[in-house]
Amino acid sequence: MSETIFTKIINKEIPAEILYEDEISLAFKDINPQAPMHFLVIPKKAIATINDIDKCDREVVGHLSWVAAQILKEHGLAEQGYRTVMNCNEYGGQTVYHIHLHVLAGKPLGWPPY
Ligand code: U5P
Repeated sequence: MSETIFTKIINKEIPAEILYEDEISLAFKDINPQAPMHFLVIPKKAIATINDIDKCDREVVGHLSWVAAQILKEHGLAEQGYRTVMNCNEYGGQTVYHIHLHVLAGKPLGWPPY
């Protein structure tokens, strides 16, 4: 697949406010936050959309939620609650074609999200 801006963030070619990094994932603050705390957790492996997740990626994708919870706990935001969202394709509002878990926290969030 073609490279996205998130590959450049992974490779530190463009700056991001990184919250967590390990061998398979990276978490960084969203540049256009929609909540007091809004960050993205991405796999280092470039997977374009949820539709492109392979069976062998299941552990990596599950890991993203684990990373999200660790960061929220560290920041004291886990207990009050939060939302994780992964948008897919046009109707889902996806703009960057490298899967990313949005994590929104720090205020009560409305539902449904439109
Ligand atoms: N975004 C960043 N940094 C960038 C480019 C995009 O944080 O360099 C964020 C946007 O603000 C947006 C998200 O919230 O990536 C892409 O979300 P989605 O619309 O693809 O779900």
